[in-house]
Amino acid sequence: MRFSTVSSALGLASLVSAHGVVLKPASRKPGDATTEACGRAMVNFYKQDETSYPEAFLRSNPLPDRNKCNLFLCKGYQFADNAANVQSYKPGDSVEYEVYIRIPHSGYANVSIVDTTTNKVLGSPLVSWASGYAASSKPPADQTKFSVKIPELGAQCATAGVCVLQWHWFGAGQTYQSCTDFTVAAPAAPAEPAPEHGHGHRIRGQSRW
Ligand SMILES: [Cu+2]
Repeated sequence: MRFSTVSSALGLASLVSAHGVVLKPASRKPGDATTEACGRAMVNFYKQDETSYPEAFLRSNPLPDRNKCNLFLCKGYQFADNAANVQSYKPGDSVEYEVYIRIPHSGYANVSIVDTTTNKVLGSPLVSWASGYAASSKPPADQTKFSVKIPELGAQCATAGVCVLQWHWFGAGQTYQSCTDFTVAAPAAPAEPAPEHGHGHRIRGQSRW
């Protein structure tokens, strides 16, 4: 089965051991940088089945160097392999999700903005299911087709590679994650206040002129 076919219905049908994965928006894929950071065995593992999960990998493989590869952040997939696939959003933008659940594992799920440099969620999850997510092979439609709204982020996500939208599903002891790299441009600096004629004292302390 070819990794690149995962987004086609035909490709999905061939993924016999698949569990769940985000089809939209485009999410991180592993490449040379991920191989370098996480090892070839890890990349081959996910190329066999993109919808698999780190706990399965760790049953028969050692934990990669945590400083280079965190299997529990974007599966360990590295930004450097995905630098050409960074979405550009604005606050208020709606991002459409399509999630494929192959095998149900009732659990919780959310889509959050994660700062990958700290592995911290910024703000509140954009959408979350506290329990009962993907509890059946035909989950409620709003668990697999939904949209999230990009919040005000200031300058936090202005640099590509820092922020991702991460779909995170944890069920039956299995962690499923898909990450979408994005930027939101920093707001323009506030304009200089217009000078007020006849109130020279307002500029005291700013200029001696
Ligand atoms: Cu599964």
